[in-house]
Amino acid sequence: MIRFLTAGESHGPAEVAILEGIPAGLSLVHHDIQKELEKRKSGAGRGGRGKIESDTVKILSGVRNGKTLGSPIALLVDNMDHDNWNEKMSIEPLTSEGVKLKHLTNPRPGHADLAGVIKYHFDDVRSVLERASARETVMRVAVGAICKKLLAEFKMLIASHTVQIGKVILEAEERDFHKIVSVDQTDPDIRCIEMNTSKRMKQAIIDATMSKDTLGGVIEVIASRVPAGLGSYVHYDRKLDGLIAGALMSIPSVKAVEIGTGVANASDLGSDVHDEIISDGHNIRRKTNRAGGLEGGVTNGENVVVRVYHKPLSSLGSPLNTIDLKTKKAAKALLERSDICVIPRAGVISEAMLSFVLANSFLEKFGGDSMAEINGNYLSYLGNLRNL
Ligand code: EPS
Repeated sequence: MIRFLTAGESHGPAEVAILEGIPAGLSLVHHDIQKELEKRKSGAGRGGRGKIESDTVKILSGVRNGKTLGSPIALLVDNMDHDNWNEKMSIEPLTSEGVKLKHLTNPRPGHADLAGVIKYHFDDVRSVLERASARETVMRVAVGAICKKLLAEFKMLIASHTVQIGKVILEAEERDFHKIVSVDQTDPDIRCIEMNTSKRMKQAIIDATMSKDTLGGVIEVIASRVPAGLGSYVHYDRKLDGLIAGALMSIPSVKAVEIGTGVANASDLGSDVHDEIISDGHNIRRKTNRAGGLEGGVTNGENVVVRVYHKPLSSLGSPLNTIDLKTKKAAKALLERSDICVIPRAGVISEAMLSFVLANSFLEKFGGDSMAEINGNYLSYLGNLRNL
């Protein structure tokens, strides 16, 4: 229903995206996108690049007088750092005398470096790492912001928070959704809802920085007021849990995705896991939400709850052992500027990807060319639900 492509190298002139399939008539202003980009930009554990970039988005098409037109929405974010990388990122071949680019030939364990040079037959790891860089997520967040705006028109809210950095884990079992929604105001640096845990998380990042190392962690992303009936159980490629897991797994450094309490459920008895069905006479609800709002690949009306597990970044200040691809001899991995920990910013990227998948399945079910048409379809569905 909707689709997007991004393009751009980390130190190239710009990052761009085209988002297609957003209906006409959605209210959209620059700030709707920019405010999400601001959240992605900041947070503890950020490397030097954060100070260089403004991450200011330009909307190039698809919007007029504050409303979408139904035509493709093109977005652009300039890479301010490009000015410092003109030569290394030159599009024209460098032929002038004396200019010889130093090739990077010592791939980092854990990064796309080695797999990339093998696959594309490169002799310079930079040709891989420029596109494999998490800089690309700037466009995912921009695209996701538009999807989030669409979902918000139908009362759906997407929020995220940090539940683990390294070995420091948020223990609170009961999640107060209001605290999660306001975490960007209460704790913008770490995005944890519990202040003591947040302090310990921050210290863990400081410790990793001092020892020239990196840290992974876990974020939780929640979508509330999602109607029952998105996705389908009829085919593997229409199951919404699979689509959500795929989209979140595609975020750089993500190595596992968990829906609801999926990991713990594997070792518990069925009678302890499944969410019993209750009714107050009007609404069908669940006593618990261990399924994370998804049963059979379909939303069941409870919050969609997903945890996203990130490995520590693979650009280490104190590099690991590798080989030099030219000599095949042992070497230290290349040193590339990077972040220490992406977790405080990673939630915003997961929110964007979850918003995209939910907006897509929402439009698949209720879709039309205009917001008015979709609204009519949605209201009629909700009316029928009340008659269940
Ligand atoms: C990032 C920009 C990158 C990295 C980081 C994310 O810029 P640079 O490589 O110039 O420092 O800071 O990328 C990675 C973590 C990665 O693994 O590639 C950004 O804008 O988010």
